[in-house]
Parts: sequence; C-alpha cells; structure tokens
Amino acid sequence: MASIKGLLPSETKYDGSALRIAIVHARWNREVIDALVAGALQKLKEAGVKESNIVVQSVPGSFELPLACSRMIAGSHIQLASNDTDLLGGLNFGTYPKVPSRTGTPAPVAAVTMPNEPFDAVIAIGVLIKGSTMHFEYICDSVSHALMKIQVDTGVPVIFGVLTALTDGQALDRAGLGRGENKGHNHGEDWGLAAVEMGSHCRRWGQGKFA
Ligand code: RBF
Repeated sequence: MASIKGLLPSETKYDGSALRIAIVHARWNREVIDALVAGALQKLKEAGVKESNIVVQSVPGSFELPLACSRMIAGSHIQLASNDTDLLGGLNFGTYPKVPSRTGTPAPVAAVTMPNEPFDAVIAIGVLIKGSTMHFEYICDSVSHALMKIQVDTGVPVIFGVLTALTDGQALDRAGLGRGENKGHNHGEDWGLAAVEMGSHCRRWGQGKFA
C-alpha cells in the first residue's frame, strides 16, 4: 500500500532569483553529505537562485552547525552594514526589507548589490549515524533545538537538513544513494525548495503582505 507519509509538493512555484541563500554542511559521513548538498544546490538553481547568491561553507561535524549558522547570519548583516553610508545602520535581525535602523541621517539610497544582501535562508546539512554510545542522542537533541532557536531568534529561516539515521543504510536511502533496488529520495532537494519557499515567505511577510 502506498504510504501517506511525506511532503506534498507546493502548488506555488517560488521564484528564487532575488534570494540569497547559504548552505553550511558538516563533513562527517561525507558521501551522504555530498549527495545532499548537490541535491539542495540543484533545486536552488532550478528555482532561479543565482550562483553568485549561493554561499557554501563547511564545518567538521553536525555539532558545529548551529554556531556556523548563527555567525553566518550575523556576518551577512555586518557585510550589509559595512556597505551602508550610515555607519550605524544595518544590523537588523529579522526585518525585511532592510529598513534604516535610525532616522535623521539621510543616506543616499545606495544601490545595494545582491552579494551584500543578508541571507534569506540558511540550509544546515549534517548526517548523524547512531553509534554505540550516547553521542548520537546528545548531538541530535542539542543541534535540532539550537537550529530552531537560531531561526526564531534571528527571523532568518534555518532549514533543518540534519539526517538522524539509525544505520548507514537509512542515511544512504535519504540521500538517494540506497544500495538496494530503490535508491531512495534525496532529501537535499526538499531542503533547497524549502529554503526558497521560506525565504520568499519571509520577504513577503516582512513587508506585511499576506496575499
Ligand atoms: N558528527 C556528525 O556530523 N555526524 C556523526 O555521526 C558524528 N558522530 C560522532 C560520534 C562521536 C563519538 C564523536 C566524538 C563525534 C561525532 N561527530 C559526528 C562529530 C561532532 O558533530 C563534532 O564535530 C565533534 O564532537 C567536535 O565538536
């Protein structure tokens, strides 16, 4: 019997051409990671995200992902601020579109080029495979809570691209690398689409538009 489980594709096709997206991935379990990152990149590009607006960074393991997301989101705002003529402007978590942080310092409307825009979404990709110690449980729990906290605190969508697999086979299946007849589905593709969808929503919602 067909399973009812899973993500129904969105009826809306989101346009990523104006979005800036970061991917940060761990290097543990590299074969699976590489497939997931490739899947996410493929869907970002298919949605129109420009290559120059995609930043990819790596960290050692999944435990490092939350800090990396947090610093990259902050860094993208600082990069934006340093481009402003208003020296105190810019650090502006969760507010889209960018609005001046103060009034009274008339700054010429700068043509802000895309590579200096803050990230519209960050995709955190890691692969945790259960071993014989409690490491797995601690890392899964702390990383998922920390990633959720970052997105809620900053207002920047953090896409949860962390596989928590009980076996190598489960991890391979979820990256479309299954060794059996069925290769499985590459969840990195869903994360790329989720980043474009959430980035688009947050831009609109930040402008008070809900239609
Ligand atoms: N990182 C992962 O991304 N996936 C893993 O499956 C994973 N397993 C680990 C198992 C053990 C016993 C240890 C000590 C670390 C593991 N890490 C794993 C690395 C972890 O996320 C982190 O990079 C290191 O603990 C350094 O902070």
